[in-house]
Amino acid sequence: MSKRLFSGIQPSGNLHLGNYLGAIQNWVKLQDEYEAIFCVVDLHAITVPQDPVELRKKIIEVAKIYLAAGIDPKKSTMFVQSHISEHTQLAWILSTLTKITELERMTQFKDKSQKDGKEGIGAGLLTYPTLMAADILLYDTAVVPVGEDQVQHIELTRVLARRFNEKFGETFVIPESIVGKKSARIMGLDDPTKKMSKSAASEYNYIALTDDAETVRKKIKKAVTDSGSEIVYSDSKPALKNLLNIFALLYDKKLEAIAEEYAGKNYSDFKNGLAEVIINFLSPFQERLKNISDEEVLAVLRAGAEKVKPLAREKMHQVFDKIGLISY
Ligand code: ATP
Ligand code: LTN
Repeated sequence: MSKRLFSGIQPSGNLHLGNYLGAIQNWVKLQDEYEAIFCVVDLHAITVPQDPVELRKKIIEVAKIYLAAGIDPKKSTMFVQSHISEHTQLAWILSTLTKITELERMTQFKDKSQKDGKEGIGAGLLTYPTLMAADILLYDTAVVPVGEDQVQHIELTRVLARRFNEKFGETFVIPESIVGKKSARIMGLDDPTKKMSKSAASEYNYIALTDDAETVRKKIKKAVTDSGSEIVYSDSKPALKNLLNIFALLYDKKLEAIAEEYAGKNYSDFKNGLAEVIINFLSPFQERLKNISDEEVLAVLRAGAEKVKPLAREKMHQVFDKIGLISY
């Protein structure tokens, strides 16, 4: 039997090219190699305030995005995190083994708590990584494909799994992260020193997967560039490097080939080319997205939940036994 893979995305904000290239594009490739489970992690989304009407729409939209991007429900399993109550049950148990200092050290928590101050954020933002660890450990996951920003959470998951195993006996598989080389960290179009982010202040930070052609052209035109005019891939030109990475990942071409194509041309030629590459990817993707009905996606999610429920139950029986609770 092939090894298990697990990953997920929060149904919050607008999914963007960073989510696609950093996560979903790799998932589509990896689903042939692993027994893959893809989750819509709605309980993670509510660690920051969400509008109920919007949240419900987003949960369905994210699942549709998985399908439109090429996740095949015949090969992979898709479900909604909140439908399997064992996630929160295990998260609670893991939180009793987690030190507050370990949670406070997480970069994502530090960033968010610095922005809003500790008085302005909920306890869920602090304990968020124990829920993520539960997602992963419930299913004997071997690999977790994510963008680089999530590696620290997976490191903590490994620490918690080892800690549990040492204290109570072998129970959890120790998972590993898989991070794409060029896709690890897609940077913001308006600031190449920060990652492209759903929660960015300006919509010029990202290309949303639902942006239309005109919006893509406008955003790429406005994207910051470096000094000079030559199209070269270099650390000294972080903005151009990011745009070239996006180009190469979507076009499935080597960076050298793209640089060669644009030798002697200027930034504006390159940006026009990049906008067209993005549009050529997005339009068929959006066409597929539009044609997936709510009923279809809900059926896939229901079947997925039914498939993973027994796995989660079985793991919780083991955990209850090990820690001295009474299984029911
Ligand atoms: P936010 O940007 O609001 O912090 P997020 O997009 O990081 O949210 P998720 O939706 O949970 O949060 O991310 C889903 C997946 O997309 C994760 O695997 C994450 O690592 C990846 N990802 C997100 N942004 C990028 C990026 N800019 N480059 C590469 N991967 C990314
Ligand atoms: N925290 C992740 C989303 C996430 C996840 C997971 C990713 C929640 N649970 C389990 C992989 C495996 C993020 O990208 N913000």
